[in-house]
Amino acid sequence: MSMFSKSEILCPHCLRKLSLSGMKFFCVPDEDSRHEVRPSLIDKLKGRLPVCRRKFCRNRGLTIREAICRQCGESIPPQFLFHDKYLSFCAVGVSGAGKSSYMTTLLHELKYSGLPWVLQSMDVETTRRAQLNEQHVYEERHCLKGTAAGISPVPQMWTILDNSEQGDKIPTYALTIYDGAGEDCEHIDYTPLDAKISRYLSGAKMLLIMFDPLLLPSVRMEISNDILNASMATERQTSAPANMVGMVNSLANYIRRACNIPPGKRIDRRAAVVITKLDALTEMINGFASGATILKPSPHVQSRGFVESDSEMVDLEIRDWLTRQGETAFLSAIDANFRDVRVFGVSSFGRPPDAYKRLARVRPHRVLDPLMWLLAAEGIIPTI
Ligand SMILES: Nc1nc2c(ncn2[C@@H]2O[C@H](COP(=O)(O)OP(=O)(O)OP(=O)(O)O)[C@@H](O)[C@H]2O)c(=O)[nH]1
Ligand SMILES: [Mg+2]
Ligand SMILES: [Zn+2]
Ligand SMILES: [Zn+2]
Repeated sequence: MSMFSKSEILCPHCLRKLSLSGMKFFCVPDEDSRHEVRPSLIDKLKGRLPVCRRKFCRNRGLTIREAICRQCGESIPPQFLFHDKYLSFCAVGVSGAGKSSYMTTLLHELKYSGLPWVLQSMDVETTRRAQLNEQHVYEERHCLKGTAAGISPVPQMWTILDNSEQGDKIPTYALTIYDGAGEDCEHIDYTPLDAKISRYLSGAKMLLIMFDPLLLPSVRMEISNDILNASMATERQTSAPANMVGMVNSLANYIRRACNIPPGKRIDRRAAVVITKLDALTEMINGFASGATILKPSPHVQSRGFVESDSEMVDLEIRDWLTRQGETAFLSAIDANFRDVRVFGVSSFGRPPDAYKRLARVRPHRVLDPLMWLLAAEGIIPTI
């Protein structure tokens, strides 16, 4: 018997609620005789996928898994219907903040970190995009190009098979990642690209607010031009330090509007504030102390759980560092808008690119930490 997932399902494309009646199922014995199959009343009651009953169809008697969302018309991968938990996160941050580089190393680490998980992509587009980014960073050893703006981000859809539990049933988690163009985030308040981005933001379980420390005037004064140029994306980024406070506020307003949350109330959404490009800060005199927790390797993966004390320490160290840089307004804006905030620090590459944007051997630092925080909150890994 095929059981539809028990957790609440949202369409990964339009993030509207999905039920059996909200999908159209197709039996495709071959392209010419593609036909719709409707779930019976019993299927609906039992949360079962429909079975083809058409006479002479080659698939007669088979469970039909090919589906599209009735509301947006996009196809829903079959694996998507059978997950035990749904994890989704959305990366936001100005252009060049390091979002796509981060996602690339995050996925790589997830695959090869030694965690008892198997990562599988759900659709061709996700595979294609991941392969392209992976090839760029890990084989050609080159920085990524900026994500194209002005088109709505396509969700990357993954399945995680959890091999850590004994027994017949392997828990599966659906993981969708939205990594849009920073340029679209920067103008989020004025030119709503389309209703889709706003739904991505309001529908995600966790927001990753990516903060590029190299935009801070105090940092730019202290680190060398070589490192600065190698670690910034575009001319535009180098010439225009973006206003993160403004972005946090407009992001918050956007979510409030989409979710109907009044201004005086904190947004009930997990927000991971991720400081990127940590490697570029090591030469700062006014940086992190040499024994700082943030500079140590992450303990979460090895402990197979989320080490709360480590994460709290890192949160504290970065807040303290930001305060010393005079960035209290950014911290206040985050704390005033989101109820559940945690600050993280990562380096996707482990060291700055060279003057030609070439990378040395990629050695990510603490990139899995924000995801481990979400996994712990969802009860998938223990908090220790
Ligand atoms: N030093 C250092 N530089 C980094 C790191 N990650 C990214 N960068 C630099 O930041 C630039 C932009 O990174 P992306 O990942 O493309 O940024 P993005 O946020 O996806 O940008 P958009 O797609 O334009 O929104 C890269 O070309 C690198 O120069 C890092 O871990 N360390
Ligand atoms: Mg990008
Ligand atoms: Zn949809
Ligand atoms: Zn059929």
